[in-house]
Amino acid sequence: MGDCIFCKIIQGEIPATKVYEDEKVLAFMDINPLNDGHTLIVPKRHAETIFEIDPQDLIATIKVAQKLAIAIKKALDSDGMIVVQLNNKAAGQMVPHLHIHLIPRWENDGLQI
Ligand code: DGP
Repeated sequence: MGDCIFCKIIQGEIPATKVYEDEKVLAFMDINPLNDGHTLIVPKRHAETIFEIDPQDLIATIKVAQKLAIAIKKALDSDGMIVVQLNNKAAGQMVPHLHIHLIPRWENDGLQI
């Protein structure tokens, strides 16, 4: 947890473009966006994966993901939205602090995932 990059963003120790914050949850722009508007939502209390997160923290995080998915889709006029969350290295998780990706999609945007 001491070296967790998302904990450092939550603590304000390293910069991020924050788009939403409340008592339990923070959302910020992905540093390496797959598409315009690529946003990450994280619980403030550290948990690596869905396997150990406190259920209330998970609920708070997914509720924010829904709010932001609606807001981003409207703001960017996207045609759709990928909502994805990876657990453990074997599943492609690079940052071991639970996060939900919101990745807006447009018809024919050419994005290969
Ligand atoms: P995942 O494979 O689901 O663990 O994706 C981690 C995402 O986190 C990846 O899309 C890039 C993003 N990311 C990694 N380091 C930073 C950072 O320091 N700042 C921000 N804003 N995003 C980061």
